[in-house]
This record gives sequence, C-alpha cells and structure tokens, in this order.
Amino acid sequence: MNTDEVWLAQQFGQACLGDARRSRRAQKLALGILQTPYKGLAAQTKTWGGCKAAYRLLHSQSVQHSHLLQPHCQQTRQDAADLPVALFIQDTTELDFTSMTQAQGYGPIGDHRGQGLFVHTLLCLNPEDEQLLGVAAQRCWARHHDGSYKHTETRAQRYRRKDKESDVWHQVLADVGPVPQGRRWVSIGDRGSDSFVYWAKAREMGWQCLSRIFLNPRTNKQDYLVNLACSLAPQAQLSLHQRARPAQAQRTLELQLAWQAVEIQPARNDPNQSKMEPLQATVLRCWDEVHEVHEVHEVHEVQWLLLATWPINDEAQARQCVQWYAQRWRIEEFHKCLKSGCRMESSQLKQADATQALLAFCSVAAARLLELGRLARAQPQVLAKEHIDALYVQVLSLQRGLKAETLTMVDYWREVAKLGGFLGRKHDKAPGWQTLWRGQTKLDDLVSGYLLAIRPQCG
Ligand SMILES: [Mn+2]
Repeated sequence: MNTDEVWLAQQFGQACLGDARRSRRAQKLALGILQTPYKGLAAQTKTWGGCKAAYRLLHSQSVQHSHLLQPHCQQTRQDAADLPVALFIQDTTELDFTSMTQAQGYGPIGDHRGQGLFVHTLLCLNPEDEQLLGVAAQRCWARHHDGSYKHTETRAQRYRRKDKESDVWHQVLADVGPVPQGRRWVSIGDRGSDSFVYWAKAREMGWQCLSRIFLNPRTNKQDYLVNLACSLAPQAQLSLHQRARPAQAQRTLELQLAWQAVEIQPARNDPNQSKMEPLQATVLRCWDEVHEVHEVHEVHEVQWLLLATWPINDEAQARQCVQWYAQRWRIEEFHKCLKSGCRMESSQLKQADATQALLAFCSVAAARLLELGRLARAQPQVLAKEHIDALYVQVLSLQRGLKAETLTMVDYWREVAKLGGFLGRKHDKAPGWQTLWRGQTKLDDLVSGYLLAIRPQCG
C-alpha cells in the first residue's frame, strides 16, 4: 500500500456504511479521487464496472455525506484537542449545477435563477505552524424553493422563523462539541458570522469567536459598535504579509492597529436574544493610511473591523488576533480546491444526495492536497528519509539522479514538483499545491511500477 492508501484507510475505514464491501468500495473511490481529483468519476474509477460501482455507492441510501465524513472529522477533533490553541475557520460557498437538466434535490442559488447546493465548512488549523489538521465539520443543504418569503416577511416573522441559514455558524460548532478542559478553540468567520446569537451560543459551549463586523449593535455607553470601532485612534503598528492575488503581486502591508473592550447588548426586538446576557468582548480596527478623503468619508484600501469575544490586554495579543484573522484565506483556498481542483461542479450527478456523498470524498481529498503545499515549506532542512516513506525517497532519487541519503525536505518536494511540471528556476517561488499534487501522483505511479519490477517472478 502506498502512503495515500494507508491514510485513506484511516479516513474512511471507520465510516458507518452498514456493509464491509461498501467500506472497501468507499476507500477505493477515495483513492481514485485523491490521485486524479480533476478527472471525473469515469477516470477515477478506471473501469466501467468500477464506475458503475461508484455510482451505486454514491446513490446508496446508507452512504450519506455525514457518515462518510464522520471518521475524518473525528480525527481532526482529536488532533485539535492535543493542541493548546486551535483555529477553526468557517465559511459558506455555493456549488453551481445550473446547467444540469432533470436534476433532483437541488435548490435555488445566487439570484434564485441558478440551482445548486450550499456548503458550509469548518476547517481546523494549528496556529503555531499553520498545519491544516483537516475538516472539523461540514454541512451541505439545498435552499427551499419557496424563497418568496424573503421579500414579504416582516422582521418579527424573520426572527421567529426556525430554519434560518445563518444558524449554521453555531450549528457546526455544536457538531464539533464543547471545548475540552484547558484548551482554547477560536472560531473565525467573515461578515456572515456577525451575529449576536452565534457569539452567545458559541460562548455557552466554551468557544471563542473572531468575526469581521458590519452590523451595528448597541454597546453599553449608548454608542454603536461599528461607529465606535471606526473612531478608534491608532495604538500600534503591524506589518502583515499579503499573498499575491489576481492582478496584485504579493506585498507587505503596514497597518495601524487599535482596540477597545466593549459590552455588546442583545437586540431588544429579537425574541431569540431577549433572554441573553450582554457580551463582553473586544473590538479591533486594523487599517492602512488614508488613501483619499472622499468628501466626508475616509477611504481605506484595507480596513478590518473585528470582534474578538475575549479580553485583549496588550499590543502582542492584539497583533496575534489580526494574524489569526489573516489565516481566513485558507477556507477560501479550500473551497476553491473543491471546485477547481476536485471539479465538484462538473460531477453531473442528477441526485443531490449523491453529490453530497461525493462532496465528502472531495473534502477529504482537498484537505490532503492543501496540506502538501505546507509540508513543502515546513522544516526545509530536515532529511526527507526521516519523514517520508523510504521507498518514495529512493524512487524519486533514482528518477532524478540524486543521493537519497542526503536529500532534504525542501529538495524532496522541489523534485516532486518538477515531476508535476515545476520549472524550478531561481526566481520561481515555492511550488503550489496543484503542481505538487500532480508530481505526487506521478511519483505514486513510479513507485507502483518499481514495486512491480522488483516483484519475485513465479515459475
Ligand atoms: Mn463568506
């Protein structure tokens, strides 16, 4: 078995699918998806029979998204419980299946003209070394077709409605469960997580929250949160590295930082909040120099207004808070990997339930693929043979004409990336996960071929 197979056996071996054959089929499909995530089921399963079996598996009543993902999430939570501090980053994304005809079980997305599913993922990171531990929880749903109430319901009716999608922010924390004794678990979200109910429910379970804010709840001093945040004067400076984005090279931002303790009042007209206690928290403002003064408004290129549900006592803690929030892009990268890396939206499964089952496989694969990129950067000077399967180091060294004994981690991954098309010129930055994973797939094939060649012959 290669390293991927061993790993996948752990990830799916315990899944409660009601039948040992189904379990084996699930592991086989998972391996196919991990090795060629972008190719679609037919190529991933290699044979027509395998493809039919995969379709049967995905459509089986006993194979559900939550069952499939359960062992992986369990493992992630256990790993998180070993750390003093763990970051849990969450966000919602849409999977678009608008072009598919005769689809069943999908709901409206976007401006209600398209069809698809919503996916909400909670990823777990170790803030010390930025290791991606995996998916801690994930929910997937189709929005109800009768979304018409959106335009007609009153605010009071909205408060009383039971199935609000915004509840997912604290529901995924409940899926993970209460925070273990002596541990610090911080849930990070963008503006979608700006909700008093979410903060209060998270606090009940021992979680801390770090949210970007835009709503303007009342604070103690007859003031409002966002107004207060915008009025804060600089207390410290912070340099923040920003990754390259489309049409923008990577750069270092020099930012101003300010913070203040606040007490946020529950909204009096929302019955869900009426019995809740005020929330002690800290508001942070992190912004760049004024770019232009637009009549009365100051326009900033970067301005983060954040709320942390814990006290911040000094500069170092305020900085750490912003550094943690800066990790939020990892969830964007994860969802991007589901769509462009694993090609979730091209799967063409007519039943939404089957797509949800496929999502579980792709989510585990995406977590693995993204972690490859980090491994290549971490511990560059350690010898590869200490961390990587000896066979892999040996085969790679043979193929590239290098010495297996002295190969370091950084060299190992650079050579893997070269198998995946990385040129490795002087000015090339560290290879990304897509190249690494293409190289890793090639290396898997090389190792299989090598094993086949040295296998003792019969007769
Ligand atoms: Mn979002």
